[in-house]
Amino acid sequence: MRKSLFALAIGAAIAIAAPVHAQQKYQPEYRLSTVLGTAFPWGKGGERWAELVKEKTQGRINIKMYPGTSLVAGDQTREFTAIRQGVIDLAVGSSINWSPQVKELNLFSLPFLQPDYKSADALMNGETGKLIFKAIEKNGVVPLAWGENGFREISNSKREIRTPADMKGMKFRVVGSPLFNDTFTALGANPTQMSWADAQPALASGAVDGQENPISVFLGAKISTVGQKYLTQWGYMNDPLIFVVNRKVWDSWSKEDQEAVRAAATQAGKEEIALARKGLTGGDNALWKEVEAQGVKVTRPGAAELEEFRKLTRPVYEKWSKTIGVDLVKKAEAEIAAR
Ligand code: X2X
Repeated sequence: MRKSLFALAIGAAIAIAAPVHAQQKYQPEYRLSTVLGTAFPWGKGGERWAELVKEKTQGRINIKMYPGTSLVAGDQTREFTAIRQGVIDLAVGSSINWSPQVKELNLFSLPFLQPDYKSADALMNGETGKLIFKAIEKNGVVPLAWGENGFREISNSKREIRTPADMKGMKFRVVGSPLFNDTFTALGANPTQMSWADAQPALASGAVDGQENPISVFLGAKISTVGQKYLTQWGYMNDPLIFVVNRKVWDSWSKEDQEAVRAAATQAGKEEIALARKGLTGGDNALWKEVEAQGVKVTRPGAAELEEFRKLTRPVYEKWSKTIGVDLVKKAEAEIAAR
């Protein structure tokens, strides 16, 4: 009797302990996807996250980074689906690339919504950011922290762009969210969607005349060497990055490790944002100087000229506000106004 009670007790103890034990069966390696590698703030942010996770979990969670969105053969607009499905375990991804699956993420691409870095901060750190994280969670992925790709400026090989008229008929590579097709069409240009991997050869061969990307990307990818000699600082949108984890992977980690991964993402995100803004903010314009030193003509449209861009893209803003959710757009506008 005593013996069987003892056996029962042991059995119960095992039954209770078992799920906990199973929960902590970790993979030897977790795959982290990014578009850009360590020559860019984006890739450095991913690398830093992996490093901090290893440190904070005493090596229990071991992350390997796969830049170039190589886990989805470079097709960055399929990255979010791959995270959801578990082909990718973790990612530091752009709002643009995930917006085909999470419609709320189109918010950041609304032309001229974010006039400055303070606006970007207001969105990421405010109620808007929380609502965006909820939308990502609703889509089955766990969001942890914000990073930044940056304000996307427009370059081309043909001529200086000061007003929309200068863009007329020009062929631009745009990222794979249909909002960009609408924006560039509204400005009288000819947009073509293609992945980042295809963009560089297309610029080099002259298949397209121009592209838009943050200055850190323009420099890191040496875009001036493929004939992009004109750059316009129009700041039409700021592209945030988001640190995320696949839901099942997240649930397989202990509470303690989940918190370690979250803290690592928060820290890596902060550091990445500082890096993405280095040489562009706070009276430091080193990156702009570097661009000019490469023989690139930098154009800064005045207020009236910027207003022309804004006016022509306003119908795109209105149309996409409905897709994003009018309430969310209103919330974002209010948080920017109160910054
Ligand atoms: O493809 C781009 O332009 C890039 C690298 O900026 C993104 O992934 C959004």
